[in-house]
Amino acid sequence: MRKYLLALCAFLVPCMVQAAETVVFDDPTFAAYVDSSGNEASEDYLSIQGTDGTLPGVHQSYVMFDIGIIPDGAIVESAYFTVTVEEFETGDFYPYGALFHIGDDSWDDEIDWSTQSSGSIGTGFGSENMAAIGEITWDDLVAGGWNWQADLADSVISLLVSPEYAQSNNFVRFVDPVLTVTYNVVPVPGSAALAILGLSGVIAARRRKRNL
Ligand SMILES: [Ca+2]
Ligand SMILES: [Ca+2]
Repeated sequence: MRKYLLALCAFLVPCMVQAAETVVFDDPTFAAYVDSSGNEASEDYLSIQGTDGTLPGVHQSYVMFDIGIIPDGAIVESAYFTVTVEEFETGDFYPYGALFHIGDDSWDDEIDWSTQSSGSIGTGFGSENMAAIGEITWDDLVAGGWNWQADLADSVISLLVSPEYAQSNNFVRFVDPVLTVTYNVVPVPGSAALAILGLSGVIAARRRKRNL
């Protein structure tokens, strides 16, 4: 019997580790763009723009998601950030949007150019050409070095989309930021095995009783 239980244990434990969950975060806590001309942050849409754009100032956009639904002990396998481009201009340069992690989550929709968290710009996740109407998705944030352990601990992720070529005429208007996270829930170490071994102990005790 014990041999079968150990076989069951060997089968069950990897299954539990590999039970991947995917959560789509499509309701950001805050999403706004700031511009360098001193206007208040706008939540009407998101935007990037270089200095030669047709609207005032340089534009860059901040997005915050509450990811507290993901258990702190989870192992994050992948994370993709997607937005939907509604309008773009191209000049000497294509409008590339560079995606960055922001370490400071203390901002809110009052953020503006002077109060933005530029000092806490962290990991860069690469750039995407945003000169296309429709969905744009950046490369996997986990593969890009996202320190997801820190964001699971504080339950908040803040992201910045910034124009890669600040000198270009590269206004982009985009909406609907979405973060899609796939993670595995790891069982508490040893608890599953202990539970199964405990069960085997009960069975062994019953067998011993019956043998008396
Ligand atoms: Ca965080
Ligand atoms: Ca958490």
